Amino acid sequence: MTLRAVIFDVDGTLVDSERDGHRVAFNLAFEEFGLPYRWDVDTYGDLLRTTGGQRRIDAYLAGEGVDEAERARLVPALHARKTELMTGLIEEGRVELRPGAHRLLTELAADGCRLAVATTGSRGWVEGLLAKVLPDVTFDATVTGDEVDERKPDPEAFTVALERLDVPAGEAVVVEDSAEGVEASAAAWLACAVVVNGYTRDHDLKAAGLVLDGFGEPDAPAEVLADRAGTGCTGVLDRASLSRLLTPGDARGPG
Ligand code: XBP
Ligand code: MG
Repeated sequence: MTLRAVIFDVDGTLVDSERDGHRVAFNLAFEEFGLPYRWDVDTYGDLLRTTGGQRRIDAYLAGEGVDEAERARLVPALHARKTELMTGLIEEGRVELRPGAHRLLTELAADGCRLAVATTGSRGWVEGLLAKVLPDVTFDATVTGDEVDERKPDPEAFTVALERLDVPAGEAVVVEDSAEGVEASAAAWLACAVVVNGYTRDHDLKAAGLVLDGFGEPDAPAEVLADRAGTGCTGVLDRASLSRLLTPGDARGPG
């Protein structure tokens, strides 16, 4: 099967955006609203298991005993301000591309592979981010949380991306960073490679064919944490390793 499209997650995958981006923006919004909540680095790792910023704030406030009527008033306003603050952090260059992401994207585009992003994050910051950190990369489809009813681990973002790419699931792969993303890709019948980060290294990623701790560069390969699909990847995530996820061979490597 030929690899015709690759669908990338954004937060934690293409960019290191959670700890020093979204978390900071959520805390600034709480402060501006005169609220006492502050999410430290470890707490935020647990909160990330609820995908979607609005859902994350809502679940947290419910846990703090804020009643439903107050949450219905506060959550959309807090999240709208958080989105503005995140956009400011992006413009300041506080959100960086992960090493090797640009290499892989340009290699895929040069080979005629179609590219998409599928994120549960909001369009309000996603488009600005992609223009800022990947100005020379064209995505054939950009699916954000604003265009789907359900957030990951629901597969909707990926199924919408496939529709827009006009590519069947069997000819596309996903690159993700988290268990929620892997579950969503599996539910969409898509093969998945994972590039973990500090927040997701311990996630259950057994449904992923290939797991690395980064995209890797030829002079600085990533660690291969699991190669269940037998891609033979040696630490540089490239078109060849992604293609082999479509035709799994003998399992090789650790995990
Ligand atoms: C990302 C999310 C998003 C971001 C915050 O998950 O869950 O909610 O954390 O962005 P994934 P918003 O990487 O699995 O798509 O506040 O815009 O939702
Ligand atoms: Mg992610």
